[in-house]
Amino acid sequence: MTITITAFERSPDGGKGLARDTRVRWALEEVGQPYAVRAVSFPAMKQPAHLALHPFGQIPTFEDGDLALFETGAIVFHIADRHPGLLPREPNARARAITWMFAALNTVEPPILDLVTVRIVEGDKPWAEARLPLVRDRIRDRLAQLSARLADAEWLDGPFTAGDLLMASVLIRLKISGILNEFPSLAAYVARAEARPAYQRAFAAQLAFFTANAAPG
Ligand code: GTB
Repeated sequence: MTITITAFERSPDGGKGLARDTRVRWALEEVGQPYAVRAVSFPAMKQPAHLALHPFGQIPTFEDGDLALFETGAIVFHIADRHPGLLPREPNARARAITWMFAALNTVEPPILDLVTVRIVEGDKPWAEARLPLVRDRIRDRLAQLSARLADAEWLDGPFTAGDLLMASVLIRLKISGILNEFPSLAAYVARAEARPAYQRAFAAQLAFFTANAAPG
């Protein structure tokens, strides 16, 4: 049975790997699981067939036989739980790695998503410019704390885990803002993550997928 995930038919980022199917592709590449990708258009995401898979009408989804999942964190956890390579076997180390998965999605990502919201979704509002410095400072606070914890370690807690995969994925979104470079150890952490062969394969695959779908005709 082939794993099938969904991705934007045409990603708004132009194939820069920022849409969340890249996280799922990366996890699958880390554990060596082949997968197929089904393209979904924006209108199709809101139609009953896709809503049956994803109640919020989004990508990515994950299907494996009669199992269908949504939510990137849950999908990455499922992949890491079922296949060796992304979660330590030792129970306490495994619990700490899972904690970092939650920290990435629940504590570090929200202020980063606020930045996307204020710049893109709310960019035309009269208060957007005034709100921006507050949002950027909230991100800086989180990055300072994360950077203090990472210190000069290679990964967050021992070997590379699904916690690092999600944390790096969340931080990658910040690269264009310039804020990541204010924290050289975190910028280096992201660069190490991006240099992993599995990330490179995932990035190349999403770019090829975007390019194929963007081709005229
Ligand atoms: N909590 C869910 C998860 O983690 O899976 C959030 C899923 C989600 O936000 N999906 C987005 C989506 O389907 C795509 S990834 N949006 C369409 C909709 O809601 O109608 C978010 C995203 C989109 C585009 C870019 N980009 O172009 O840079 C980056 C990230």
